[in-house]
Amino acid sequence: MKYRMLTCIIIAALVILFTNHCTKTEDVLTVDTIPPVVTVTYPHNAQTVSGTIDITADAVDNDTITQVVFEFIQWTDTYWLYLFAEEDISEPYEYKGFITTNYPDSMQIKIRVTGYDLAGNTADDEVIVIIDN
Ligand SMILES: [Ca+2]
Repeated sequence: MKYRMLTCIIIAALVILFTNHCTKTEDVLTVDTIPPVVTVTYPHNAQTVSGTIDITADAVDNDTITQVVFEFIQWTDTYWLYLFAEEDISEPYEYKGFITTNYPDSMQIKIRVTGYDLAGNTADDEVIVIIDN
């Protein structure tokens, strides 16, 4: 009888705990729908670049930036050719050591930077640079 009472008390306590946990819907239903704000800070759009450069970007969010992806896309005179991408997960957001001498003079390279927040919202900024070594 004693154990039965104790079991009932434990079950009642668990039910109360579970109910309280499940009714805290305001935590569960708060979804971040605000995308980050991303800005390529270097190089600038239409800038002529040479040698080896570091690409830098700002990414801010109302919550948390989880990653910033740097994509490099080359103009081939007829279409954009995807080259490669690299991610950075902490500030300062940058891609170090882009070697412009790997590309011919006058070639246009698009650099797209995309920021992701904790909820999966994204935003991007891009610049097109011209190779001149
Ligand atoms: Ca956000």
